[in-house]
Formats: sequence, C-alpha cells, structure tokens
Amino acid sequence: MKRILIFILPILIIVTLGFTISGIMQARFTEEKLMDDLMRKARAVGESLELAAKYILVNNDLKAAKRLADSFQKRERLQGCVIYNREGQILAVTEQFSYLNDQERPYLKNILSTKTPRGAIEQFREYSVYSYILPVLDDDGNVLGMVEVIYDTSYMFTTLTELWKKLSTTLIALILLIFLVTLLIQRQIFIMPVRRLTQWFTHFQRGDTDKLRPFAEEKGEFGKLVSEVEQVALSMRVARRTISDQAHVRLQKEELWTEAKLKDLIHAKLGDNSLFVVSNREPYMHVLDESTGKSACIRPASGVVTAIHPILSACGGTWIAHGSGNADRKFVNSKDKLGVPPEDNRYILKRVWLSKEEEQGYYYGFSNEGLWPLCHNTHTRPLFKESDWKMYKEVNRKFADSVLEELPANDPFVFVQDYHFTLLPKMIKEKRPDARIALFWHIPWPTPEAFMICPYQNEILEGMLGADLIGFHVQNHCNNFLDTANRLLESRVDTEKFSVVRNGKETFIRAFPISVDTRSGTGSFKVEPLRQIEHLKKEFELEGKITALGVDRIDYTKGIVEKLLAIDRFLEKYPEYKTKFVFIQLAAPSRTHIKRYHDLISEIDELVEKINWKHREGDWSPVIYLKKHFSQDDIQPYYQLADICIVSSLHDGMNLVAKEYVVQKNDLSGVLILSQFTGASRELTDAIMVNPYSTEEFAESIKLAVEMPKEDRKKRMENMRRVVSENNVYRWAAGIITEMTSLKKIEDKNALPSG
Ligand code: ADQ
Repeated sequence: MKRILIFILPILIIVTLGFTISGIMQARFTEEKLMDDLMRKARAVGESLELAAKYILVNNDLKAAKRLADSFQKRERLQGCVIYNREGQILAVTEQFSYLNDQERPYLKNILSTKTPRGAIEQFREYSVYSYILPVLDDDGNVLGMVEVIYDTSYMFTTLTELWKKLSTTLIALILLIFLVTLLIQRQIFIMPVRRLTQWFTHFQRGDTDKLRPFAEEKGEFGKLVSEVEQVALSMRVARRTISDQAHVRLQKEELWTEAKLKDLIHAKLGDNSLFVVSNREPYMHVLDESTGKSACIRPASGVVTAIHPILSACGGTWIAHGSGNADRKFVNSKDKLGVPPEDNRYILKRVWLSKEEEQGYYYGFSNEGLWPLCHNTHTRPLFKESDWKMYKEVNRKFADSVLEELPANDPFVFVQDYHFTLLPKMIKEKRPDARIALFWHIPWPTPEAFMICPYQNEILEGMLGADLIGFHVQNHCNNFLDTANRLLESRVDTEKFSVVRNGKETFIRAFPISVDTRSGTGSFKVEPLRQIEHLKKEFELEGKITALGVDRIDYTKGIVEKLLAIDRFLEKYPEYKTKFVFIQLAAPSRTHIKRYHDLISEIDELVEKINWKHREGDWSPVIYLKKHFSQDDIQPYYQLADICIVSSLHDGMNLVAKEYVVQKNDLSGVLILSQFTGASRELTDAIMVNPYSTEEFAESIKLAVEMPKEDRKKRMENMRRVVSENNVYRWAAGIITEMTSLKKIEDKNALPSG
C-alpha cells in the first residue's frame, strides 16, 4: 500500500492542483457573467420604467406609483422598485423594501444633482442586492425624480455553490478513478511479474521441472529473465555434479571418516538433494541478557546438537527446530530462517514457534514427563496426560507442515531426531511418499513390557514406522524395538533383514553408534592454549592434586547423585586422599519447569554442601560444583586438565561426554570411569566400568582410577582414542546416509517390472 501511495500521490497532487485552478477560473468567469447579466437586466428594467415614472412624477399620481411598486411584489426572485420625487423622498416602494424609508442613503442627492444613473451592490439589511437608480428628467432636462430597481443577488451565490459542489464531486470521482487505474496498472506491471518470478523460484528451488516449463516458453522480457536465471542455475548444477564425481574418486581413497569425506559422500549419494534435519533443540539459540539488554548466541547443552552440528556444517542443508530462545525472533528473516553458525553461515536454521501451552504439553509434558522416563530404566514414573498427548500430536503436525513447505520436488531426504517426533515420519510420508525418511532415536528403547504401559503405544509405533529407517545407538535397543513391534502391532518382523513390514511398507532397524567430532584443533573443540588450563588450576587450587571431572545436564538419568555418593564413600574409605583429590562437576540446568528436575537441583545442592562440610580440611573441599551452562570452548580446558572423567548415567542411549573426554586427552594421561548402563560402554571397553547403583563398587573404581599406573592409563586411552576416531560422528552420519540410499536401491529394484 505504501508503495502504491508513493506512486499515486504525485499524480493525485498534480490532478487536484490543476482541477482546483481551473475550478477557480471557471467560478470567477461564471460570477462575472452572472453579474453582467444582472446589471444588464436591472438597467433594461429601469429604463423600461422611466416613461411610466415620468408620467407618475409629472402628474404626482401616487396611486399609479403604488401600483407600479407593488407589481414587483409578485416576481419570482426578491425584486423591488422605488419611486423617488425630485427631493429624493420616496413616493412608492415595493413592500418588502419598505424599510428603505428609514435608511439614510447619501448617494441619492448625488444622483439628483449629477443626473447620472448609478448601479451597485448594496447591503439592505440581511440581503445582498443589486440596486440600479435612474434619474427621471422632463423634456427640458430637469430632474423630476428617480426610479430604482432592486435585484436580489443571493441566487448568484447559490449558483456558484452548486458549481463548486459539481466540481468537487467530479474531482473525487476522478481521484478514485486514478486510484483504481493505478492499482490495476501496478498489478499488471509490477506485482504480476514479481509473483510469477516468485512462483518460478519456488518451483526451481524444489526442482519441479514440469512446472518450470511454461515459464521458459513465455515471450518478452520475463521469458528472457527466466532463461538467464536458468543458465546460472545450470552452471551451478554442473559445478555440483563435478564435485560429486570428484567425491566418488576421493571416497575410495581415504580411510578415516573426515568432514571432507562425508561431504563427498553426501554429494555422491544425495546429488542435488540437500539434507533436512528436524529436531526439537536448535543448534543456536539467541538469548537476551536482561541485565545488559544485549542478545547472545549460545549452543545449547544437548547431545543431539553436539552430534548433528558438525554434519550440517560439513554438508549444508536445512535444520528445522523449535525456536526456544527469548530473542530468537529478532534474528530470523521473513521465512523464520537464518544462516548459522552466525560468524560463518554453513547451513540454514529454520525456527518453528511454539506457544507456552504447546511447549508445556508437547515438550515438558508428553516428551519429558512421559516418553523420557518410559525409555530410561531409572524408576521414575512416566506421566501420560491426554491433554499433553493432544498437544504432542498438534506440535508434530506443525513441524510436519513446516518440513513439507521446504521439501524439493524429487526424492528429498529427511532426517528426524528423537522421541519428540514419533508421529512425524508417518505425517510426512502420507503427503510425500517419495521422501526418504530416517528417524534416529537418541535414547534407549525399552523392552516391550516397559513400553506397553504407554496408552498411545500403537499410534507412536505407527508414526515411527512411517520412516524408511530407524536408527538406535546399540543393537540391544534395535532388538527391543523389533520385539515391541512384533508383540504390540499387527506387523511382520523380519529378523534376517532387521525390518518391520506393516501395511506393505518396510522399515529397516539398524544400530548406528553416535559419536563426536574428533578433529583436533578444529570443529566444536579447539586445542586450548595451556594458559587457560593454568588459569583454572590456579583459580581452583588444583596444582599437585588429582582432579576428577563430571560434565552433565542436570538430569536424573545421569546419576549425578550416585556419583557424589561414591565420592563421599571413596573419601570415607580412603581418607589419605583428602586434600589430594578434587572433583569438579560442570552441571547445566535443564527442563527446570518439571518438578522432578526442580527437586533434583535442590537435592544435588544439598548433597554437595553436605559432602563438602563432612570432608572439609582447611581451605580444601572435595567437590567444586559449577552449576551453569558452559560453551563448548569453555568445557575443553576442564577435559584437558582432568586426570579422571566420571560418567555415571543410570541409563543413557550413548553419552557423548565419555567420548568428548577421550578425544580431548591428547596427552593420554586420563582415566575414564564409565557407567555400564551407557551405550558408550559397548565401545569404550578400556574404561573402568561401574554400576552407579553400587556405591561401594563405584568408590573402589575411583580408587582404581586414582592409582592406575601411568603406562596402563596410556594404553587404555590410546585404545579408546582409536575407537572414537575410527567411529567418529562423520562415520555415524555416513552410515545412516549410505544405508538410506542403499535401501532406496532395494526399493527401486523391487519396483522394476519382472522379466
Ligand atoms: P544428552 O542426554 O543431552 O543426549 P550427552 O550424550 O551426554 O547427553 O550429551 C550432552 C552434551 O551436552 C555434551 O556434548 C556435553 O558436552 C554437553 N554438556 C553437558 N553439560 C554441559 C554444561 N554444563 N554446559 C554446556 N554443555 C554441557 C541424548 C542422549 C544421549 C546421547 C545423545 C546423542 O540422552 O544418550 O548420547 O543424545 O545421541
């Protein structure tokens, strides 16, 4: 509208100005003409009365004078006639002007003496009139008297008002007409081509070649523009193909999975189709610091973010996630998107907005009070509320719509993350059967008996089976899922192919142990200068002490309480380590709106306080509890300085902290104490395994770690570092993408007509 006004306003100003000037001129001309008519009429009537007046004045016939004056009474407009004697006194006057008897009119004497007629506009009481006075002479030229003709001029004003009314109506009609015509022209000239161009870009973006054809055939400038853009796009496509071909060659040469190799694989396997990742947690969050009023961009403490970020950084694509930062809306474009990382845009982040109620029901409620405890064996009761389930379904639908909006025309690849989106694969598949969908389940999958308590089990399983591939961290979770599908759904489980067939659709179930970015000095973790480590040692007085470390989100599944109890027991049993041993716990508060998490925070606070009070000696306390969110760069020096890292999860899909620690211990001096209930324990077999529920055994494991000989530490760490670097996050992603594309091949082969 603003643009239209800018365009129309000058035209309107010119038209209005022109019209007003011509209106004024027309009004003036009309006024002059009316005046002229009036004067002429008055003069003619005055002269026509001269003879009759002469007779009256000569004969002093007052009756005749009265008759003459009264004859004006009947005329349509206000008119009058006055007969004067030679002294200028009124002999007869039309009744409506009888007040003239009392009016002083000095110019009458002048007319009598000069014998010259006079015509002028006069104000008689409330009336504006035209008065024409003619001296009446005898044959010798002597003055006998005067005759006056009076005309009302108000009709002139009425006529002019009418004229102005007509002019204004015409002007308004003209403005409206100009407005309409301009709108039509603007639509035809500007909006339609822009709209067509936008349509063209949308189809082009989605690779909809059929819908693009009519555009290219268009004649004129628009057709030329489309053809030019097509040429640019073609060159880009060719360039991408070339990279793909080079990728094939490189893929066969390299052994360890690297960022470049994954990039090549994705180009080789997915071609022009980019990757679409969906997760609840976003990789970058904008938060407003209330005290400074400034916004900061942070990376949330989340295993999913830690794993997926390096993949999209390497390969590009679009990541669709909940925009949960309180300043998130300030940093997106009109399509709710932004390029990230902020300093070096590698991929697109599309934020989906949720209301408070949606977040409460879908995220805190169904996902984290229902599914999270359902899938973790930690004896926390899952809560399933109908209202949360309803919200969960609605939010899954919202994300599905947001994903569908983005998908290109052919064979898109959608990679869905975690338990927040069990219904998404089916919702997407229903609208886009050609989409290849993988779902990765980052947490454990329970036994069928445990899963069975979920009131919405069938819808959840059906939703998940909309995916072509479902990935878990370890084979045991795959087996549990196959058992669950077998027992709870009407489906066929193929234990040879590890797939579930339901309603003619096959979903493959595979284990892909997730990992971290192992590049040293690049990616999420940079080689930290010694300076920072020295600074921490000084700050916490760690010099000469054995330092153990824990890095966790504050979650009851992470066994932070069990870890603290084990430290307490260790110091009880082996007091010689007092003042020589320090445990640092970095703890990021999470899901704090849930009571269980809220209570856990207080429980840990109290326990830390109690243990420190119990064992304190001089300035030394055994536990340094740092309860806050750290950036990845800030965690790094803690990993590097720690002699021991303790991962004590009661149940954990994988646990990336264990792997991060191993990657960071370049000097091979660290020991990892790892809960046997983590997925990571299957790979990191050189860690000291613990059952966190057994405080006694746990305390012994700490002693073992503290006293482990240097050579032993080195050997174990070397083995673990080899395992993690061979099975890094690039290999994890490559495994899923290779599996997906080879599944596609099986389907393609099946689709060939037999014979
Ligand atoms: P999470 O339960 O989030 O992930 P985890 O794998 O341990 O658990 O990853 C946590 C991540 O958060 C790590 O990258 C860690 O560095 C970071 N982090 C921890 N404490 C932090 C703090 N105080 N400040 C900042 N960052 C912190 C889920 C599953 C896991 C699975 C992952 C990936 O529960 O089992 O390993 O997904 O699949």
